[in-house]
Amino acid sequence: KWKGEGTTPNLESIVIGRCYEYIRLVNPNVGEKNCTEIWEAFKNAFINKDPCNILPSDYELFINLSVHTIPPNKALFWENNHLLVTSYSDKSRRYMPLCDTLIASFGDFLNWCGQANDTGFDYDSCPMTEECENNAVESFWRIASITYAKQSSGVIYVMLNGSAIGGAYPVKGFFADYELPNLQKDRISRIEIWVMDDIGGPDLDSCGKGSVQILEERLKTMGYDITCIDNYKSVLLLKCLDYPYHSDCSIFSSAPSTQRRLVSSE
Ligand code: ENP
Repeated sequence: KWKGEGTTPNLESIVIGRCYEYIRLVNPNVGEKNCTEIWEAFKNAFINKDPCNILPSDYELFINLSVHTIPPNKALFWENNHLLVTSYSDKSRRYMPLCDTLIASFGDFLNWCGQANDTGFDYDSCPMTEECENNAVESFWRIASITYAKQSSGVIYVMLNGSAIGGAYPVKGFFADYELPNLQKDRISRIEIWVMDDIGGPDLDSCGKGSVQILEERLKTMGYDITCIDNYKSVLLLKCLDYPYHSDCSIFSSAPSTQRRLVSSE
């Protein structure tokens, strides 16, 4: 019926398991939470309702039950870099992007929707945003993004993809529409943007150019102190794990003199 994938099988077990893993192992600092109660609030946002009439506010109780603080200097916003961000943040050990919060443990990599006059999930198909924007998944990420942005403080990091077709900074997207407008300026010291190109990929956007320039100007107009770094070395190192001999990764190989010394001392 709908164009999108249906609800992820075993959704309830996955998210309740993720929730307890999060509060007990990943981030016990969030304190005591009732994962079953959070699941009920999550489900009640969209179950037994028209799947095209789910609003961000329908998740309010869910958000109130699952929200926790984001440590200062740990917020990491991004566009078009989901898997890279997931590896780099390392389950909130290095940074805490939205996908490493308890709220997002109910949605990351998952799909879900219900149907009107039916208390079950629709496992066959779910509406995509192009079919109706007030769908269960879209509204979930909208309120999750707003909540996350409001809580972020200190140095704010933004990881963009300089090889993304359509620009590193989509001028319409979660970051532009729901996160940027909800940052709390008085709690933010500066914003650091990283523009990461694909290894061997096209360098379509960079600091000071194209859509990144649009973002930089928007942030300046908003009064933020900003830094922009092309191919930030720490993240590049992670990308280079899969391409150790690629010329884009040669900045990490030993200097020729060192290599010669190793060979001659054998
Ligand atoms: P995409 O299109 O690159 O990747 C979407 C994938 O990332 C989906 O599998 C989605 O899970 C998951 N995801 C994790 N966090 C978010 C999220 N936060 N979000 C939407 N999807 C998310 O990402 P987008 O759509 O551009 O979103 C990036 C935004 O996430 C940025 O604003 C970043 O700062 C923010 P699922 O369950 O839908 O499959 C907000 C919206 O954190």
